[in-house]
Amino acid sequence: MTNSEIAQLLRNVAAAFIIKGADRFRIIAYQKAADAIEHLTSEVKDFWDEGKLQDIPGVGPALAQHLDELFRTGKVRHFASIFKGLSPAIFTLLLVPGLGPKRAYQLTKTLKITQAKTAVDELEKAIRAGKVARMEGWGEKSQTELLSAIETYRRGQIKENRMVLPYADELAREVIAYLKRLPEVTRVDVLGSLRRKVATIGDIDLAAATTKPEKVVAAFVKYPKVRKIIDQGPKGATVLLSIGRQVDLRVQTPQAYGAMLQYFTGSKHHNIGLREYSLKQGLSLSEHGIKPLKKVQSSKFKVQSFNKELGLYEFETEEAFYAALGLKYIEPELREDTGEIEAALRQAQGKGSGLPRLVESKDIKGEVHAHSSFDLKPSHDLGSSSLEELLQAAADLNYSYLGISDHNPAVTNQSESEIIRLMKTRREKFEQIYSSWSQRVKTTSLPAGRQVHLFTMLEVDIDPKGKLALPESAFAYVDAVIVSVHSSFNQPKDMMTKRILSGLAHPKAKILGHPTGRLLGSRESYEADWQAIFQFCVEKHKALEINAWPERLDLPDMLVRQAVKQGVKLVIDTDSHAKVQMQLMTYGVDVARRGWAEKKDILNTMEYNDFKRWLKT
Ligand code: DGT
Ligand code: CA
Ligand code: CA
Ligand code: ZN
Repeated sequence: MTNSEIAQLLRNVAAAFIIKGADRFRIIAYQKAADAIEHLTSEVKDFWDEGKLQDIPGVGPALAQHLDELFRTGKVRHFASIFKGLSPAIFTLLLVPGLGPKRAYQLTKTLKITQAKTAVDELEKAIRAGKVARMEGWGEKSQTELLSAIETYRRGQIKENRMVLPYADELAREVIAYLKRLPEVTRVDVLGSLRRKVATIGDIDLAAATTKPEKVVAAFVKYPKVRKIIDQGPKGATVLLSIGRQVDLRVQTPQAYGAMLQYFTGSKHHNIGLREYSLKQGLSLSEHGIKPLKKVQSSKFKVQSFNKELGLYEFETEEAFYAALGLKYIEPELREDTGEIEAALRQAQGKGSGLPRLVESKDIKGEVHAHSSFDLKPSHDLGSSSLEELLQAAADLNYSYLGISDHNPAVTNQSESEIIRLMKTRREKFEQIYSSWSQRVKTTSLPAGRQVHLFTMLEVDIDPKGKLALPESAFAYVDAVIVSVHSSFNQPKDMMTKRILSGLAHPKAKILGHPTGRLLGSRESYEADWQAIFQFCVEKHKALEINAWPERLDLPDMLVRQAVKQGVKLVIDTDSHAKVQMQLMTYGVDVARRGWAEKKDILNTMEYNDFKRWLKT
């Protein structure tokens, strides 16, 4: 079962509780757990495999037990009893925006809608026959609203189909450029999951600072690519772009901009955690600022920033906002309520371990997973850029080293001696090209003393039995190899673990490439015992890759966090198949940051000599 299916199930449980009139506490508990699971970036099943379900925010002992039953038997008896007597059509209707459990229940009951599959169609038919308007508690107006909500639902459940980061970045960039051209706007920022650099993005959230909020909102909804205005108010608007994606804009005055940035950056869980922490100090938080519930005496609250009308302190920056709460500034990537608030407090008070000093893009000194166009008769796709072009791209990125990790030659239709000959030719060819390229750029474009060093590497398949797809004597022609799983993703967990460890055991195997095999939106991670792999990597000085390719982004952030905690070293690579793709490195750095990784955890932040020593021993 996928995370979103599990989240949906828990949401349905909460809805059933609402219909049956259970206490508020239980309802909220299920909703919270559903939210948490929906936003997890690792599989719930992996938590279950490791007996760590309760590490998921919002999952307590009782729910952990239900989820355990779900994974063992495929159903949960307790849930079945809660759903008893409720038509499955209710849960389909709940997917219509704005339709709550009680009304969905009433609609299915009164209109005799029983089939989950056709529930929305039947509801629409009833509306068109005017039946809903005549129902108790409804009228013409609410019936029309419901019809328009059904249209929104049909437009393809916008948020279900999440965007990869570069796509969302590109959409956001255009809207931001548009907003920045407005004379009333002094500043524009991204908020929400896009600012936190979550691997996939539901909708785009933006902020604008202005003293003329209504003017800016009015201009925003006239952005040429808006298909429909979903919501518009004095402080913001939500629009649907013609491409089918949603953008939320919030506007705020410059003097209160910090609190708004903080609030709508989220995550929801971080905000809830922060609100609970603040309430204990008698402070109430909102997107407008901090309201003291009793007298405050801290010098962090400046009299001149008190807004008498609203009865709260305003903050220009997020730094000032966090500081007023007695916390060190928390980077957006860490705001998931997984210990960052506690760490920020410890750091502010100078007690115990604080927040990590997150790795940055400028720390990256090179990369070692780029595919060239050299025809090795490979098992998978060739790159489209030549070695020279890739070297130039590395020079442009200010790297000191580049590793070319082409796919290994196909083993099914070529003899060992052919493969060895191919590998030897490639090495010789690379040496020639490199030597003439580096001579040339040294005298023309690179500043004195700067060089791009080359590693001749390979990305080698680990076959289903754990054997590397390269004849032993061909290893002589590479400096090191990345080993990867490219087939038989469905092996049982212990077999997959053994397979990976066996592949990594080769002396020249230094890095496990795209370690979970996932493809966002199309393929789930394979199952593996990460604890065993982490331990192996630490003992044998192997590294795990953070693959910056936007559909991969694995190791995923939560596993990065565990790996880093255990001292596993990581390498961030783009897996480029064309020179321009080498610029995607930043998405891998984002994952590392979300996993609390520091510079010391990422091997390709090392200078050439140190990196070479690690790679070659
Ligand atoms: P997404 O769009 O699914 O990728 O995820 P987010 O995190 O961008 O979520 P979104 O767009 O629904 O809301 C943006 C931020 O606004 C969210 O991270 C936290 C804040 N926010 C939204 N609704 C609520 C709420 O009901 N309570 C609190 N405390 N914060 C909220
Ligand atoms: Ca969002
Ligand atoms: Ca939003
Ligand atoms: Zn690969």
